[in-house]
Amino acid sequence: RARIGSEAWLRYETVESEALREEYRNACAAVAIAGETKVLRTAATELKEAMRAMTGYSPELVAARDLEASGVIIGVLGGGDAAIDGAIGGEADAIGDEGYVIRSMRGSAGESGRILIAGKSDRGALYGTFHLIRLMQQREPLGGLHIVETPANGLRMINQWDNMDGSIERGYAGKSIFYRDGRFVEDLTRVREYARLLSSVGINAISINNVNVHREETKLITTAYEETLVKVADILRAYGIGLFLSINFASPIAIGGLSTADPLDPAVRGWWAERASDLYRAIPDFGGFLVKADSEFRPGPFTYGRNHADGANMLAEALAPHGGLVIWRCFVYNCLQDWRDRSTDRARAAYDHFTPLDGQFADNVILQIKNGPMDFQVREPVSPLFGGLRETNQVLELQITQEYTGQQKHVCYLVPQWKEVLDFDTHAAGEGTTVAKIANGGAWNRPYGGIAAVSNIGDDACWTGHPLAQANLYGYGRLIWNPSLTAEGIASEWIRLSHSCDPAVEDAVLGILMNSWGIYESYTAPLGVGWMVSPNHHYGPNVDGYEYSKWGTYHFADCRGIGVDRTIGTGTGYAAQYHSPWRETYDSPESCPDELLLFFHHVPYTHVLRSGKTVIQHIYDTHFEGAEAAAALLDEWLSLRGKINEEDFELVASRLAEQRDHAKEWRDVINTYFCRKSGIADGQGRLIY
Ligand code: GCW
Repeated sequence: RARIGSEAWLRYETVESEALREEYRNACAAVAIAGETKVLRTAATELKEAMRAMTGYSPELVAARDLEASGVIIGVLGGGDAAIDGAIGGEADAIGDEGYVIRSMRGSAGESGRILIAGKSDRGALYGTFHLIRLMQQREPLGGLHIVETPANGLRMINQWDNMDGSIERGYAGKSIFYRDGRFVEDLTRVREYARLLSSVGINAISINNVNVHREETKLITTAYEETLVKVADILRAYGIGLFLSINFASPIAIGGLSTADPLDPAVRGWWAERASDLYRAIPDFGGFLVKADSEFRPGPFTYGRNHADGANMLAEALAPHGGLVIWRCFVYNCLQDWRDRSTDRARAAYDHFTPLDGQFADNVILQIKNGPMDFQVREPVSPLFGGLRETNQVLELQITQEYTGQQKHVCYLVPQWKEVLDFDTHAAGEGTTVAKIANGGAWNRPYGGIAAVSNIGDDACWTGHPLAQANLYGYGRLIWNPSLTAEGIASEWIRLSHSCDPAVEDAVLGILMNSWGIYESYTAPLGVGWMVSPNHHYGPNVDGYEYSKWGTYHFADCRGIGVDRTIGTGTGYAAQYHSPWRETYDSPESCPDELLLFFHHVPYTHVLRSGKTVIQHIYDTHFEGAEAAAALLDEWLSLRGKINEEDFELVASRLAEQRDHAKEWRDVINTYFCRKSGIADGQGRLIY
């Protein structure tokens, strides 16, 4: 293929060792499916393809009952296949709906062995098949396998912020693979390739248009787009992925000829019910709607004096007869704030808006909550809305696209950040009430839960602009399947699949990935300060870019100090939105973790951190060290010449060179700014301008 890296982690290099090739050929001599569904077919075809590419041998596809010699049987538990139910039936209770079991069954004397891949559903079987392929990509032996896997999260979703003109909001990897010039692309090949990538890491849902729903996109829910949507849904369905659309809350006015979008108006309700019926007639397993309402100038129920439960429940009522879901975003805040007003705190907004509505949402409504209270900054505390709601379905929203984390010019492996979020113990129902448990519904036994994230891909040859940014998409899928995986483990796996099983490559790339978030944080965002970026495009450095704006995003640096007072006593009271002990921990500058100090407190530059350094010296040190560390990333990468495919090597090298230069810019702008503001010199006398 001409496109570099388009296979990403589904890269099937020929197995080097003849003996291992032989083992794989024997184990997968034929591929049989037990049962007949599209998804099972996909699984078989994927395995066949992988085998052909890795071993040069293309196994025959047969029906399970016709499998005579050795081979792989892919099927569904309880689907009536004797081999599967006989060997694995007893484990049915151990796995959830989309889980799977893989077992190598040794043949009795003279008989060949079998590998059974049994899902609880056909999706599970597909995930199991990709698991087996992963093992072969990593040159693992296939004897004695007994793998039992179940996804921790029900909804494992991707949000595209793609517009129909082909642009992608906050996209850093080219144009949309779905749309061009106001319509769907003719050739959906890339969509299919994307579906493969997503399903190989267990993603089971996708919304394919931006949550900011513009004019043409508003019509996606009408019959005008039915034909193409059906095609897209078919492609996705074959990979076990459900289709969702972002909707415009004002659709009844924009395209329905009504004079209102009031959620309590019967005509409005009727209109939405009709749209839902149309959609489900065409796509019976349509997932539902994703909604950004009353947020950043998008229309919503507030216009009619209604609340968000009224708005969400109206859509829920339209979708419920068809089994559809409403995913309603909680990114609701005042984006027309007066910067002079020190009492309004954007960080409080989601909690203040949504906790009073807990228990009022319909069963098929899920609230989608960003990981932090602000907006995907390099460092934020965890949103206190996790732990603030008990009787409401919730999903966690993460951002894979690197809007505030280097825009895929800088390397920033985000899995460690996400893991911190998932592991955060809210203490909402006592110790152990982690975000992971709240998001998947386990903490309060909710019927729905999961995780969604904004994608980082475009039509760029390597999907993600920066080849190393592929690790974030891969890592997202793997982590939300199983949040107890480690960030290192996921990164290693990704390196082996995408680049090389050479330990030298793994070591070096792992080092780069694992240090990257910390490095990016150190030269950009000290101590929990965010937003030192230029308005609109959000690339920095621009220390005062948002300081006198209406967006509610300030650092309040003056000649004496810096930070936002969000304490209970003298500040905005945001700290009180947390359960104990976090409320107390965050509320006091003595106990507040250094990395969040300026998020919660306004302190003098001479304030001494828990680390023993002053705030100003911390700023200087981290910026000098961060820029140096960024430069070192390039050197590390250059040591891999010849060990990584040439195109990826060159592309990453050029991005890392850009990062090195840009990190210097960050260092000098931030250090100079705070040196001038504070009038305090660097303790080490380094060059500040
Ligand atoms: O941070 C903001 C982004 C917007 C985005 C919004 C959101 C889709 O800058 O581009 O709009 O978040 O999450 O709705």
